[in-house]
Amino acid sequence: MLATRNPGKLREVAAILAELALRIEPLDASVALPEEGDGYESNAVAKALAAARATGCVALGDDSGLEVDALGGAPGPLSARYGGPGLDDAARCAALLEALAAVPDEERSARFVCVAALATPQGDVATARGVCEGHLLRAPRGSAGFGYDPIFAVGAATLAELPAAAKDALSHRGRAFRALLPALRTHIR
Ligand code: ITT
Repeated sequence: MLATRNPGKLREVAAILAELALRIEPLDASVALPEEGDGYESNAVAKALAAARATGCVALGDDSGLEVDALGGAPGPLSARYGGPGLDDAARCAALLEALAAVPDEERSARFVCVAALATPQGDVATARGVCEGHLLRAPRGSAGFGYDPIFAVGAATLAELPAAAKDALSHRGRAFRALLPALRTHIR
């Protein structure tokens, strides 16, 4: 069970955890996820706990965001809402590029951060964090992935130009969920 409404995350987490004999299912739309605050860890735990308590199953949560050095680390945990309500991924990327228009290439460093959380219906929790360092381009490139992937480059390629498995190998989400594997294994019979 993955407590997310984001299909891109669901696809990635299912692939990252493919070595486990598990089926990662999306959370039923009728189960409310908590309002998000400004901490990755508390947000991820709150999502996983809400799903675990609602379903009676071990559940996973993901809270993630993009930290832009030229913006003092913003938007961070507020990344899903950057630019205002009602924007799609492309419009959010465009809003961020516009905010960074005057920032020179050598000051466009950024990182994706992900905290992966596991929760049981009894309230036990475990978390793991993953980080992916990169820089922001001036225009989107590539069509894979989701969110800010087309404007975030690691080396020469944006995450949206990489095959899914290559993104998972170096991404914040890949690192966080692989670090969570030992805790997850203790719940698999
Ligand atoms: P859930 O809370 O339902 O899981 P969400 O999309 O609202 O979905 P977050 O609050 O964790 O999730 O927001 C993270 C945002 O950061 C996400 O919407 C993207 O805009 C961005 N983001 C996170 N991981 C990303 C990735 O791998 N590639 C591109 N953008 C990413």
